[in-house]
Amino acid sequence: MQCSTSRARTCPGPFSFAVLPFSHPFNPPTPNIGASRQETGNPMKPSLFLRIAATLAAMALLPACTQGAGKPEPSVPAVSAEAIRPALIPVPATLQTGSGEFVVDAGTKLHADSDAARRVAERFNGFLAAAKWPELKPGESGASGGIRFEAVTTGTTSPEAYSLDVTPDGVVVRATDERGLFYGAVTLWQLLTQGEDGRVVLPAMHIDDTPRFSWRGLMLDSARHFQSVDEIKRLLDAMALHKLNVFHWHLTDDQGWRIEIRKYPKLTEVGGCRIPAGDAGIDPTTGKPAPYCGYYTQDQIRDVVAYAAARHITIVPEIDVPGHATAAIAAYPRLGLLGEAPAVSNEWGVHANLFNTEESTFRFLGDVFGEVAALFPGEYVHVGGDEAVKDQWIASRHVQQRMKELGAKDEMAMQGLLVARLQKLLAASGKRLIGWDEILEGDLPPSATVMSWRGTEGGIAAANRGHDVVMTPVDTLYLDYLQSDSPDEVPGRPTLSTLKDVYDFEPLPSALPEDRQQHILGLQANAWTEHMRTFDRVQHQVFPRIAALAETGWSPAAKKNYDDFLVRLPAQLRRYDALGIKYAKTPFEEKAVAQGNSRSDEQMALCSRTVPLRLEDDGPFAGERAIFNVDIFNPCWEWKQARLAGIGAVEVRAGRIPYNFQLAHDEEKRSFKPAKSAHGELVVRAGCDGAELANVPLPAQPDADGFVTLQAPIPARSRPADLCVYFTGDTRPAMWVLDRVTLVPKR
Ligand code: TNX
Repeated sequence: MQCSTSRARTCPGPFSFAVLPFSHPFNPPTPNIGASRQETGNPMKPSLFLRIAATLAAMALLPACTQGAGKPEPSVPAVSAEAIRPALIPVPATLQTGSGEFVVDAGTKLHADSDAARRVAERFNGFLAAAKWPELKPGESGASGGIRFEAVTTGTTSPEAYSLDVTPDGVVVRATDERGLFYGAVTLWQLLTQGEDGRVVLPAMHIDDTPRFSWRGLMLDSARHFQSVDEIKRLLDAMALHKLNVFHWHLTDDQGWRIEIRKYPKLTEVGGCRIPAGDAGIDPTTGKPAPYCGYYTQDQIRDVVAYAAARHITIVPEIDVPGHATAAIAAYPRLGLLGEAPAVSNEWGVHANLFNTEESTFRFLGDVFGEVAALFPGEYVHVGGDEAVKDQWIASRHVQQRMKELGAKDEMAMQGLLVARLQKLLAASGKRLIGWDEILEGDLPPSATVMSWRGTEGGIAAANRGHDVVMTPVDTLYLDYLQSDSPDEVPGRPTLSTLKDVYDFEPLPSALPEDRQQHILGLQANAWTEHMRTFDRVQHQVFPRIAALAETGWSPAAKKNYDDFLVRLPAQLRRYDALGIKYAKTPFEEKAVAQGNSRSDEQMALCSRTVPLRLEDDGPFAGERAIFNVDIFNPCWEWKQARLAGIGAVEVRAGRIPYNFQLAHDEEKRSFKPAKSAHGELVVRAGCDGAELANVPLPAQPDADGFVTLQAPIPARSRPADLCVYFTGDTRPAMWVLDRVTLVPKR
């Protein structure tokens, strides 16, 4: 680490632990932030806490340093102690500090030497305003100094590359292409937003920067839950400020069709609405169904596309075929195999419904993709292809006949024929096809690109076969996975993908031969929104993990260093604060140690993790809803080593939530314990395979508040035991879930 400071001293590296006063806007730093993957909710090691405290404190107290390795500068006063220490995310390819400094404030003038530079300057001002900075006025032509955006011919190969120079005379951003100028402006915006009250002292520096990958993506699922155009635009702004350049927009699924297709209006009229499961689907004031609806008109889509383009983000629309098709089939039942209209689904998981293989359905899909291709100017259109269980095709004599006619040897080959048809059609409109890694199982046209989600293996296989690949493995880059085990977490999948897990993901597999590596276009994080009912929750799941993804997508592999990233993170969080981004604070919470004679579900372990989920209650209709950790295939919780001496009863508060899942062939793994009475029982054991301590029948319904509290007397025990609490019975379409267990002393 190189240092440029008036005091002759080197900057301590991120490993120099001094636990200094901590001054972050939201209190103590984070155990979980540096946690590696862990599934059971074990307490974090205290050293991680100290590490973050040290890095954050060091960041606040140190003078300007570069972010590369090198020697300390000579002890000549160079920049004042006031100068910021650049905290850029993603870290630039190279950054060297020089001597001297330049102050930017409301009086600093902006110069742009071309139309492209003027557009970038305007956008730059917009980003400053969003972070509550004063707008910078244009400078007189010919005047020197200030901030300058200059389009130049440089030797760089990437149109996204730029250089940025700060000298005592001013700031100059140079690039060949408007995209490069734009990313230079983003870097400068990050530097300015490290200042306060519209003033910043920049140390002299030279940055030469270029991205590592051309695909730096974020996927948003607008089908499961819908976001407004304004929310999408806020997300696009935030993406641009992380130098992300691909927005993959998941627009159709079993639970909703969200894009207007002129030729087929029912897709949105019918397919755009569902009745949510349980009480959430009934308006309590009228007792009538309360549909959940939303779609984007083609005008809105064009507006969003233009907004993204102005931020150098390409939108990749996804229309999912042949599975995840229930909403479309609900709108036009002739597209399916059931002969009747299903409801737009209010269940999550893998559904059986597929598009049929009739010529008329292929024509329908051709029309739909035709309209989609015309709306989105980007190179790619995504055809889905994931999780299309073939039961309905196997069971249909019609489909089997069609397969024979078309020469498809099996159902995967049939899906392959559909994909090949779509590929031809898209190619005719100048587009390339991309799909989830299942499309590899059919005979895939060479020009198709594969999104590797079931791990990286699909991506490796695809690259070896000459396909381009985007890496987006479920176990690290799925943002519906939770980032901490805090009891304050949002609903989601409680298998953790921490900030560090995301940071550590390497898109270039070592198993891939060098001559295939150019097929890895980059990486993408996916925000599936089954459990993100609000945009606040989307933001919680996206930020700050997207900062970790952005660094992997942009920065040279050799520059990546998680400890150094943590040093730069607080500045990024302050930018989020300035922009009003509601990022997750849960990873920064100090972990509370469970104490006393009571445990919430979050403070207990799940007995199994077959389908672990963190799920929200279906009521109240408006307002906050309770959230529970549960393995939906086995509603059972464990309190390790509960102290039972002197305890006469166990009090259990239980909630009741909808069981709204379809899990295709995985359903067989369900292990509901058989019920003995009409509505099942609450069972308490000393260890899940140990002695039964209590067995209490459950009521048909919870109380009016949605909960029930049961007292279960237990026999006297002198020793601690692993208290195992579970509910019996197949209570679908609802299920009991644990809210709290309290040990009641013997009277
Ligand atoms: C799998 S990823 C899916 C989505 C779900 C997601 C939930 C993929 C291509 N399919 O339909 O939303 O898991 O994590």
